[in-house]
Amino acid sequence: MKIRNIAMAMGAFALVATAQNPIVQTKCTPDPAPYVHGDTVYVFTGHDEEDAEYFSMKDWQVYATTDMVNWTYLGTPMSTATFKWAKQGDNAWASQAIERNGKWYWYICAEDTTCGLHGIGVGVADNPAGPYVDPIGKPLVPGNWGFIDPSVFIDDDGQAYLFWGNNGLWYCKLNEDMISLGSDVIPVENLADEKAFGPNVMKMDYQLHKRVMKTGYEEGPWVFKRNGLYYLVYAAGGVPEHMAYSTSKSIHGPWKYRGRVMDESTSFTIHGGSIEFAGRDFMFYHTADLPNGGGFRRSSAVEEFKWNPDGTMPLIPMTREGVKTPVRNLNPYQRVEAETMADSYGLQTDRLAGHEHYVTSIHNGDWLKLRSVDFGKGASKVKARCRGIRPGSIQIRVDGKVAGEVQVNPQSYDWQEFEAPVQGLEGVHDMVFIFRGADGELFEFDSWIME
Ligand code: FUB
Repeated sequence: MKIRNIAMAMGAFALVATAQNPIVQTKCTPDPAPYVHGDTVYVFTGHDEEDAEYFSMKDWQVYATTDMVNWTYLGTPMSTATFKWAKQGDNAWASQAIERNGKWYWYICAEDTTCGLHGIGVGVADNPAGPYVDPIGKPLVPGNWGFIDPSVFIDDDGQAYLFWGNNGLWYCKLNEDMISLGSDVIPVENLADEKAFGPNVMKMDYQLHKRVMKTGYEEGPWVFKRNGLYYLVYAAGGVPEHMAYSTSKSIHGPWKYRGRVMDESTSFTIHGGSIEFAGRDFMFYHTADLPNGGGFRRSSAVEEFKWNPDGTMPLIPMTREGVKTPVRNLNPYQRVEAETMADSYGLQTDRLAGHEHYVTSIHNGDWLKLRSVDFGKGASKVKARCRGIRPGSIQIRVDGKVAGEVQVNPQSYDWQEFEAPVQGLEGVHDMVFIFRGADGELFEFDSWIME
C-alpha cells in the first residue's frame, strides 16, 4: 500500500489537502456502523486485509470523533478469537453496536463452524473500546444461508430488535438483556414486491456464475425511527450495489419503497448507515478509494446531508471532500492521541485491543493532518510522547509554514516526552505533522500537547 517517496508524499499531501474521505487512511474500514453517545460519534467497522483479493476479514475496529473531521483510532478490540464458535481468522463480516444501561453490545456476523455458514454473534463490554467478551459462547442466531449484516434498533418503548440478511431479510425481538432472542426469527416475505423494496433487476450472481433476478433489497439493513416513522436503509439492486430505503408505520412492516439514497460506490458493495449528531445529519458508507483500495479493500466515508421537509431522504452525492464544516474545533491544550487524524500518508496505527494505541511504521516524509485546531491566543511549545531506537523529527506546519520542529531521539522503547518551541500559531487552523529522518522505520508516536 505504501509508496515511500518524499516527492510523492508531498504531492499526495497537496492533492488530498481538502479530502476528508476515506475517513481513515491507515487501515481498510469496511461496513461502517456509526453510533452517537453523548458528544462522541463511534464508528464500528470491519477490517479488510491490505492485500485481500477476496473477502479477508479477521477482526473489527472502533474509531471515534467529537468533531466529525478528526478521527481517533480506539483499537481492534474484537476478532474471530472472541467467538469460539466462529471460524478463526476469516469471515469477520459486518457489525453494529449499541449501548444499553451502560453496557455495549456489538452484534457481528461470522462463520458458524457447526454449519459452515454465517451466523450472528454478540460481544459485550463496559466501554465502546472494549474489552469485549462473548457472554453466551455460541451464536445468538445460528448460521444459515444469508445470515449476515446484523442491525440493532431499540424502539421508544424499550423493545429491541435485530434485523439481518443478504438475499433475504429476517428480524426478531431481543430480550432486555440484549443477548437472547425475545421472539421467533421472522422472515420478511415480500422482498420481490417492487412497491416494498424497489425494482427487481437481472444481475450477475458471482457465486452462482449466472445472471439471476435480484430483489431491490440485497443486504446491509440499517434500521432507525424518525418522527414516528420506521426507516430501513439497505444495500440494493445486486452488485454493484446502491443504497436505497423503505419506510413503515410499524417495525413489523409492511415496508414501502421510497427511493435511492446513494448511487453505486467505487466498491461493488456499499454498506452504511446514518446518524444525527449535533443537530446535523450524516450518512456513512464505504468505497474503494484508498490508494490501494478495491472491492475487497474498502474504506469508510461520510457525507453530511439534509432531510427533505416531508421526511423523505435525499439522494446523497459521494464526495472526496466529505464533511466540510467541523462540528467543533480541536483543543491542542488537552493531550491529543497521535492516532487522532483527519488525514494521513504512509504511517500506520497498531492492531491491538485495549486502551493504549499509537502511530507506528513512521517513515521519512510520512505525515498526518489535523483539521480545525484552535490555538487561541497562541501556543509557545509542543510536547510529543514517542519511543523507539531510530531518531527523527516531527515538523509542525500550519498554512504551509513551519511553526516548529521536535527532535525525537528516545533510544529506548520506553515512552518519553520531547518538546520544541512553536511560533505563529494563533486562532483556528489545520495543522500537519511531517515526520523526518533517515531511511527506514523511525520512532513510534503516542500523543502530543501544546502549551
Ligand atoms: O464486508 C463483508 C460483507 O460485504 C458485508 O457483510 C456486506 O454487507 C458487504 O459489505
